Amino acid sequence: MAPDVSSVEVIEREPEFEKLVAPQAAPRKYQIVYRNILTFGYAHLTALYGFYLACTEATWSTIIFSYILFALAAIGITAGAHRLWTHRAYKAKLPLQIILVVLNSLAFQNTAIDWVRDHRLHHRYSDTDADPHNATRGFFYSHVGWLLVRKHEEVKRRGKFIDMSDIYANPVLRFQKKYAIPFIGTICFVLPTIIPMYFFGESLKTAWCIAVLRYVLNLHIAFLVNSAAHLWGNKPYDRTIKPVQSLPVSFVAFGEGFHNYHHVFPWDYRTAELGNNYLNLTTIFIDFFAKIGWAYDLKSVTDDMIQSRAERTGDGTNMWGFGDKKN
Ligand code: ST9
Ligand code: ZN
Ligand code: ZN
Repeated sequence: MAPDVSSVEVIEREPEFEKLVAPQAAPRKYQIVYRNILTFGYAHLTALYGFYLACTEATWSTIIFSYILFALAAIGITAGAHRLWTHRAYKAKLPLQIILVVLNSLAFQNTAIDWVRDHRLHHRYSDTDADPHNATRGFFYSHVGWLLVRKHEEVKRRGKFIDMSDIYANPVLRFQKKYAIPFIGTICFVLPTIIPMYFFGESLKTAWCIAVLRYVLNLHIAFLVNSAAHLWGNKPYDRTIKPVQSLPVSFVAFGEGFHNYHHVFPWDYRTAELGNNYLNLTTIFIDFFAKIGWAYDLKSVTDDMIQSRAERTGDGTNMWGFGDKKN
């Protein structure tokens, strides 16, 4: 049963000594969670079969419908859980928050409340033992391995000091947490299976396997931001941190692969510089809602600030990865 979040107390501020950097990847014993290995295993086998069915017998209507769901779910993570709720990079009126919580549920990456807690911790203690998906432990751990084992004690200990008061006070997010199983289950799995059956004449088997395929693809795209975008790429803004700019990840993750920028300026609603919208469908989405007044107080960073930071701590490359690298 989802915990009651109505009575969460405001936790006292993190003591100064807690701000010391956590160890990066101290030796640890992994406590494997077999239930997750089974569910992830089942989801991946079903997705593979779904891919086969998509190539052989699914209708084009189902495939186009699934791609639209894929894009909407991605927006539910990028514009909702990530830029709005975790980073408060802009504000959203109630109707937009409701749209976003529905799209976020379509992505089912835990409840948005838990997502925000993990992601705020990820930014505060990036690539240390207090980061839930510490990339210092390598590609597999940061990609998916962290979801197959119990969390590191440092994550739970330091996570208690993350300020979540805005999130626990948000009625839209409390609703999603309170009704997590029926609400997320219906939006992420039941409707995406029933709609192709009812409207496109799909069999239950094909509709289900393709719904799972869409879900698994969404997951891996998000996982790549935690793994590839912390491991392989250039660092135009801060060469001392692990997060990188990754064009391939930006391409598939709706603009979220400009990750060196994002870790340096996490409050920028564009998560990338120059006001450009290339590969950044999320920014286009937020700009559209800003035009009709449902998104407001969009935060960004001035070009001067970006340039001076790049000159001071960057690796000499530009946001696209061109230029001579400094050490
Ligand atoms: C999924 C995760 O949904 C996906 C995350 C992706 C993130 C991507 C980020 C990318 C950034 C940019 C955006 C890109 C977007 C791209 C778009 C394209 C789509 N602080 O967790 P539990 C404490 S996977 C403080 O069970 P265990 C707390 O007391 C799919 N405290 O820990 C908690 O109790 P409560 C679906 C914390 O037992 C208690 O510990 N999901 C924190 O170690 C127990 O928490 C799954 O399959 C914290 N941060 O288990 C579920 N964390 O919550 C996967 C925990 O009551 N997860 N505590 O307060 C699990 O099964 C478990 O979490 C576990 C760890 C096995 C991994
Ligand atoms: Zn990151
Ligand atoms: Zn972030």
